[in-house]
Amino acid sequence: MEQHRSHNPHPSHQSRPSAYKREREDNGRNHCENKHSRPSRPQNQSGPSRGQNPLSSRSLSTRRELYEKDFPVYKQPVEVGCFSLDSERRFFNDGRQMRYYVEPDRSPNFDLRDGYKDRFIKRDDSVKEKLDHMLRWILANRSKLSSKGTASSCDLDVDFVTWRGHLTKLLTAPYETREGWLLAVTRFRGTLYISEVETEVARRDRENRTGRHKEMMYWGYKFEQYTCADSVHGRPDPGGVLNTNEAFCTVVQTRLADHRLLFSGEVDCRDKDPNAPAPACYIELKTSAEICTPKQRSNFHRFKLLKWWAQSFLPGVPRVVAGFRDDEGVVVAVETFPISKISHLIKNEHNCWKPTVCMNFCSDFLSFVKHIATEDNPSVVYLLSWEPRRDVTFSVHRDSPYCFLPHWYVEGMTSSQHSHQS
Ligand code: 0WD
Ligand code: CA
Repeated sequence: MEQHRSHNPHPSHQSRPSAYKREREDNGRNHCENKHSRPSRPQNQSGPSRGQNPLSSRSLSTRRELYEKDFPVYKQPVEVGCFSLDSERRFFNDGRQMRYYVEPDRSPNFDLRDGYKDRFIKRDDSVKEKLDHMLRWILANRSKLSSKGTASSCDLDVDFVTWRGHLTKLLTAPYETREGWLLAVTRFRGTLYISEVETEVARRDRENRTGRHKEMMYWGYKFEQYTCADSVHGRPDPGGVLNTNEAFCTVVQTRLADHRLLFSGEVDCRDKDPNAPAPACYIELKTSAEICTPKQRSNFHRFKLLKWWAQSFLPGVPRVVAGFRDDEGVVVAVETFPISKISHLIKNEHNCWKPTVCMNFCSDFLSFVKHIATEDNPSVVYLLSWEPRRDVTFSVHRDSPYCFLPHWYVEGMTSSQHSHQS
């Protein structure tokens, strides 16, 4: 089944400018070693003529108008596996960290501050795990993915491997005005791996968080503890220790336009109904400031619902349960947002975000990556860089600190062990 097929909000658009920007006299070589690509000339307003070679693209625009096209094909995501990270961040190739949703009262008065001082073990977010957990899952489940005898341009039968969170950043880029990103890309055995690199600004923000900010980051996890049980018939244990090293991640496969995707995302909990198949049984939990004024409601629709929609739409998680809290961290209301209804909710908002723009930008970004990241080599990184109000540009790095595919993965994928087993 395919979602949002041919949903076209602007059917009159016959031809539109391409998002690709081209350089005069570029003969198709777009590699530059360890330096940023030159900025492109201003874009031709009327758009390039048909038939121009997109291989000469050096940068990619994030301007919204360019992506108001038909909704691209996005196949219903299929869960192909899952994994867990325990209280010490150890990887397990199973669902042991899965939790079960226990519906709270509509206004439960949960105290999200409880336990922050004395029952909180925080994951060390200065440790950069890159794609490692996903790669571990891929090695352990290679037989589920590889083409067995069928002709394929790559070993894994997927074009892209990444975290869901990185794709969320791509979906929201045309509307993002504050935070840029850096995405490292490596082509290895035909598959493109995408792993985020922390920007200098993000690192400074992380190192300079205020006490209040740190406490508020805890509130989201505390809401999970009030609403999740460890077993189907269990009850939440808000008196227990909260450890943010623990995680349950789903691994899904899908296709966006002609891009075959394999990505993983952390899932908060699932419905108790034993019949509901993943990912339709999953629930995303959020907290948000309570909405008291029309301005706050408008901001919630324009900014927060965009992030919530993008994050859950990608893996096919059908609903978000939101806890609205006051300034003291007390949950005053709980509301469920079905992902399929979010685009209707925002319809009355003037100049609001559009799902089709998000998906088309992501699709064009992935096409752009396929065009530029041509060398199949685990020690080559194409670094894609974006700042709000700018185009996406890239630079190429060989044997640099940006390399992110670990030796154990490269060796594991190169060894013939797998083909002997299957
Ligand atoms: O840069 C990243 N996002 C990285 C994520 C780099 C390296 C690893 N990870 C992995 C971790 O293994 C984690 O388990 O992130 C996983 C979650 O990945 P995701 O689902 O792709 O990330 P995202 O959709 O951004 O976040 C989902 C949840 C968050 O929940 P909220 O409700 O706040 O969106 O995962 C948590 C957070 O609870 N989370 C993270 N956990 C570990 N490391 C991270 C992170 N860097 N970012 C968000
Ligand atoms: Ca969450």
